[in-house]
Amino acid sequence: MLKIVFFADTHLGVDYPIKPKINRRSRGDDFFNNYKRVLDYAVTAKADLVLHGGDFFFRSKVPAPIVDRAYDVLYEFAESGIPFVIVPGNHEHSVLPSSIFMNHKNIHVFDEPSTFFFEKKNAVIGITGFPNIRDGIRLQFKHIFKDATEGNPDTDIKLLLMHQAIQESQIDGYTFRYGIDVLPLEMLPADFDAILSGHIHRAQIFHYEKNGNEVPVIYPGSTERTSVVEMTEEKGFYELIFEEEECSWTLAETNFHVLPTRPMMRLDITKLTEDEKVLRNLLEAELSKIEQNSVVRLRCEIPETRKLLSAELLRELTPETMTLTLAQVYRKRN
Ligand SMILES: [Mn+2]
Repeated sequence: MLKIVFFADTHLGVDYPIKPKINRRSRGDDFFNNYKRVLDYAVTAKADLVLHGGDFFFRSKVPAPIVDRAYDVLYEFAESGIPFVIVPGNHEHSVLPSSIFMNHKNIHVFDEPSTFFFEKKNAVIGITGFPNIRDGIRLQFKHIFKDATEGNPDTDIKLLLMHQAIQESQIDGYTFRYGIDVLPLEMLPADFDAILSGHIHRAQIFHYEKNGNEVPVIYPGSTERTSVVEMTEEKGFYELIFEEEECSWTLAETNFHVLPTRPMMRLDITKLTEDEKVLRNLLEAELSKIEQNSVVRLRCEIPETRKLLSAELLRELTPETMTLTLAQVYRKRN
C-alpha cells in the first residue's frame, strides 16, 4: 500500500495582521492551524508523499513574518523525511518567495514544466507538473505537457499536478466549461492515474474517459474558507491510497479528511433606525443567537442605520471569540 496526502490553496497570510489591533480576533491562525494539521496528519499516518496544488500563500508579495512562519513548519515537516512537492499557484504569480529552506532535499518546487520521480515501496512514482498558467492554458497545455514528459521513463504511478480550472470543475452555482483559461478534458492524458489540481476552492472529484480508461480529476479545495461563497463547504484534504496487484499499481481509495473550521455566516441588518440604542439592542440580540466563535459578514444597506455602525460600536459588541467584518455597500447605478 502506498499513501499520498494531497492538499491545496492554504492561502497562508489571509487576515494575518503583522501588528495586530486590540480586541479583534483575526483569522490568520485558522489558516496556519489547518496547514499544520495536514502536515501533522501526513507524519502520523506515515504518508509516502505529500503534494500541494498551489496558492500556498495568499498573494505574491508576502510579509517576512508570514514567510518565516510558513517555512518553519514546512522545514520541520521536511525533516521527517517525507517528500513535499508543490506547484506555484496564481497567488504566487507562479513563483514562490525564495527562501533558504526551499533548498531542503525533501522539498520539490515545480518552477518549470517537469517530472519528479520517487521510489517508494517498490513503486516508481512520476509526478508531472508545471506552475500556474494565467493566460490561455487551453493554447499552451499541449507544449507544456510535452516539455514536462518528453523522454520520461515509464513509471508505476503517473500523476499530473497543477493549479488550473479544468472543464467540469464547479464552484457555487457555476460549472467551468469553455473559455481560454479552462483546460478541456480532451487534452488531458489517457495513461495517468489521476489529475490533481488546486485553484478551485470547492473539494470535488469527477472523471473523464479516454482510450477506455476512467481518469479521476481531484480538487482537494482550500483548507480554510477564503470568502462567503465557500460558506457552506466542508474544508479538508485528500488521502490517496494506491494498492499493488500483480505487479501493477492502481488508485484504490480517495479519502476526504475534513478539517475543523469556524462557522461562517452573513448577518443582514435591514431595520431603519436613527437611534443608536435601538441598533445596539438589535445587534446584541442577533450576535447572541449565533455561535460565539463564528466568522460573521455583517451587511447593512440602509444608509441611516449604517451611519450608526461605527468601528467603536462593532468592537464593543463583537464577542472576543468572534471575527466580524462589515461588508462594503455597493450602490446600484442608474
Ligand atoms: Mn486559491
